[in-house]
Amino acid sequence: MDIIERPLSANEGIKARSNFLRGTIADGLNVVSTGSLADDDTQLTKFHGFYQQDDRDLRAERGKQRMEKAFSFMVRLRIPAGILTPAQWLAAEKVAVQRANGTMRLTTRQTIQFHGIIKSNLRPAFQEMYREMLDSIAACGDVNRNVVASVHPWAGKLHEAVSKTADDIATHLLPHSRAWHEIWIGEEKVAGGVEEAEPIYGKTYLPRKFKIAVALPPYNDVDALAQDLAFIAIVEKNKIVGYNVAAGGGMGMTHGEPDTYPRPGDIIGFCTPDQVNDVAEKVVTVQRDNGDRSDRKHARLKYTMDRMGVGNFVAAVNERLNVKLQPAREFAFESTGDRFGWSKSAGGKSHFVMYIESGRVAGRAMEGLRKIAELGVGRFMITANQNLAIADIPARSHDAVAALIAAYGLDQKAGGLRRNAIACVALPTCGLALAESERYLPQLITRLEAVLAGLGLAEEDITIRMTGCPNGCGRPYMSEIGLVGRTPGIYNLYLGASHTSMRMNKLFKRDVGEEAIVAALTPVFEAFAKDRRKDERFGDFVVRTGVVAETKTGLDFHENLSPELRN
Ligand code: SRM
Ligand code: SF4
Repeated sequence: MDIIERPLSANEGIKARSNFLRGTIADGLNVVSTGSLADDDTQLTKFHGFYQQDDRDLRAERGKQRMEKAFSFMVRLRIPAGILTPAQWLAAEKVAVQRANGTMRLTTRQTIQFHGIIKSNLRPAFQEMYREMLDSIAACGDVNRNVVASVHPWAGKLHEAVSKTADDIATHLLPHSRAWHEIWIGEEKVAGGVEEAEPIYGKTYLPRKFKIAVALPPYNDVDALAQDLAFIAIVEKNKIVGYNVAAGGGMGMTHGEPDTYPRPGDIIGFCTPDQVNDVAEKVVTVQRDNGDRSDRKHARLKYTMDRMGVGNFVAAVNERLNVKLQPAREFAFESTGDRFGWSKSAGGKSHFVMYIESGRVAGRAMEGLRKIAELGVGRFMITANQNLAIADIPARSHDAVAALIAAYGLDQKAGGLRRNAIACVALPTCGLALAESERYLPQLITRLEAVLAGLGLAEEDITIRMTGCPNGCGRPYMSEIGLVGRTPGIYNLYLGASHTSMRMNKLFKRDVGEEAIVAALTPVFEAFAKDRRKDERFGDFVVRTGVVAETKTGLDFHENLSPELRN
């Protein structure tokens, strides 16, 4: 049956009936007999930037005691390009301490997540942050999410330009509904009802989430090809002359369902800087009108593009554009990692990029960052690798910031594997987690570091990413080593993505626990130490030597597996 004839998914009805994302959320806040919200509203709150969750560590015990689950909410901010003023950092930190679980979680999309906010704390938390111009509108939901951008403050004007591009796209694609302001900030309702136009999205918004990145080569710290849409800056004579456009990337899949797959975006053309918003809008509207609204598992742009054919998709975008896309230009990425430590830009401002394990800011590090923010200088920049930069520090404040960084141990060094690691949140908060990730990856890395150190590879930059389920929140399929949760303690092991994140990896071992992971990787590391070519990266080595076959497109992600993995 054609997707047009199939019944719409339940979420489409919820959106259509929601009165532009209001539902009965406001009423639910007043119900004190439960810590939860109505089922349909929990779908709508995503558009407001938060998810209902429960502490999975406590589920069994509370079940035994016949108690309601330990409901609380995860709030995700909207922070285009990951940039915050010191005052905004302080406002967010205060919410983390006073209204959430005392930690801040820097995410793979350059935002902050708070966990453990109970229902009665939601409104105060939003209001406190809004005073510093922070909001969570469209941080989740079937809309354009937080727009990410490369964090290269040392690149001065070029970095400013990509950050501004990200901010402009975010503003252009922001929903028009005033629901968020009404419910959380108390903005007065428009007299005579709320028939608001959503000129880009329409009443039922997009078929599924949508993600955009702006990358500044040579660093691919935003994983451009993992995004629904990416703009890759083309620089000539120290000026951005335009952007290559990539479309159709996405990570999520479901174990055992090969018609779901991660997919790298296709480079579909080039546009000038003044065309960016138009390109973003028209790609979004082609997806709005052609995406699968009957099956949320096949609703992302990547499936729309494979169903339409890439050529037809590009033609449909060009038909809507004011000026058609030009042929893509040459560009090259060197790595996906962050450039840690101090750097300076023209004009004397300094910048420090610090490593934050799995993006979790807590304890002494949190205190040190508060002291830095209290100096009121520079800007805080969250990277898409879950790390943090204190940027644009004026020369007069450099020593004060440097002293705090040293005093609070914010300059901790990590080896080549650890500094290139990403772990998604997973347990205990994520309702979809099948296995640990954030709480476990550091321990596994310690085991692997010992092997690498014995081979003289302790400082080798190798990307490793773990997720607690196949949804791919840590972009594990773009990693030289990828680990994806199956059941507690058991993962699928993927190898062979490129260090630049231009190629995906391939399944190497199925259902392996810690001992089997270390045992499987040790001989591959040994061969790499012995037989690698000059400057060859680990991901390229395993493909060249046939440890795994090369993955060329999303459609061949599940193909060409080694014989014992075929079933
Ligand atoms: Fe994600 C769902 C956490 C980036 C693909 N993601 C979730 C939820 C909300 C679970 C849920 O639906 O109940 C997770 C909340 C866990 C928790 O307790 O905090 C969650 N995703 C995260 C974060 C926090 C991971 C992290 O450790 O940093 C990232 C927050 C991003 C942000 O700030 O906006 C995060 N998620 C991603 C990415 C990476 C990216 O965007 O660059 C992906 C893969 C790229 C993509 O979208 O294809 C990603 N998340 C998913 C999916 C699979 C979507 C799909 O197309 O299949 C889900 C599940 C879903 O949507 O049904 C999901
Ligand atoms: Fe949760 Fe899975 Fe995303 Fe990890 S990858 S945060 S387990 S949805």
